[in-house]
Amino acid sequence: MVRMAAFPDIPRIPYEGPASKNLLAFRHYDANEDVEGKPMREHLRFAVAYWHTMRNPLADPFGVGTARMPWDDGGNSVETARNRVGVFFEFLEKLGADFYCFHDRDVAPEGATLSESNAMLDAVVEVLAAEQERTGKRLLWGTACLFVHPRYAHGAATSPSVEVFAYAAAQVKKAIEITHRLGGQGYVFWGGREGYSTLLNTDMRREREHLARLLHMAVHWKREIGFKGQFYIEPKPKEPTVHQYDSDAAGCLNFLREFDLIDYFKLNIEANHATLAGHTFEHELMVAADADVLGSIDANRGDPLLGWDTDQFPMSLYETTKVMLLLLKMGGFSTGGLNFDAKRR
Ligand code: XLS
Ligand code: NI
Ligand code: NI
Repeated sequence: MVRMAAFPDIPRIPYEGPASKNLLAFRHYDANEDVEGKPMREHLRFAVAYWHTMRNPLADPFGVGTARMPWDDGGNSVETARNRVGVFFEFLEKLGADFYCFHDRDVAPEGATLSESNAMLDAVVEVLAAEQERTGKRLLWGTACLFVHPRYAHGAATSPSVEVFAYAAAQVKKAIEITHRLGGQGYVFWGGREGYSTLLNTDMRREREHLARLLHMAVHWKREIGFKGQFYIEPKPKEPTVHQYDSDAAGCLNFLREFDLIDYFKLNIEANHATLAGHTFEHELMVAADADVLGSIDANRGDPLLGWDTDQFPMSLYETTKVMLLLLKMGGFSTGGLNFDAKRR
């Protein structure tokens, strides 16, 4: 099948050096330039987030989406989902990013039943695998979306409903399997709705035990199918819940140690989540690095004047320099990378 280019007028973005005036050229990122014995691309391991890049309509809390995506009919068919994959890989190729990340429900629609959803997912994973093969692009990590569907309104692993727990576990099982099939370097658990709004209706100890139980089941399944990728937890303090159980790096470390999970998980630290937790990005990275669990990074930033996860692209040279110094000191990424969990503007 020959697909029409979605961005026919955009060439591969070249490196042109600091003096270039070309807006669609890299001035500092020269992928193959050697830095301290390693090409830049291997230090940075840039990944593009499927959700923000392909699926985010760019709405805000007061208005509807403004994104224009002429290649996307906005529908929920498998065919549309498969077509998006081609556009995404064209984007990766033109941008020169080596990795990507996705949630199961970003790439494929959700059906009426779990088996229907799984079948649709398989149909899209087939195209993802073919495009990876064609382009040499790799999956940095996969994850399951356990927060959009109304069944997860009160949490997934920490939902008071056992059916919801079971559904979440089954969804995670499948998401680990497809990540494995696509040669994913890792798999992320972001708590989504694993937290609470008021203790009046919440048994916190029990909910944390349930969360640990789901993670132990995931570790078991990983071993069972021979998935060698790294598991990560992505801390975030709030939003959508008031109190999130995996609120910051220190909170996650305590949780992992308390429930004997510390040997199986590292952390995926996100800049905007660090600042929401009242920490600096570097603080969160340092806490993780000191405990030998700094695995991967969601590279974005918040707005200092807004109190929510605005997921903007990192722009501060000072902050990003400090991050890279810390990474160099740590010996660089192994399975992780810099995933732009950032909205396009
Ligand atoms: C949301 C999180 C999410 C994770 C993946 O705030 O950053 O995008 O990275 O589920
Ligand atoms: Ni993130
Ligand atoms: Ni986030």
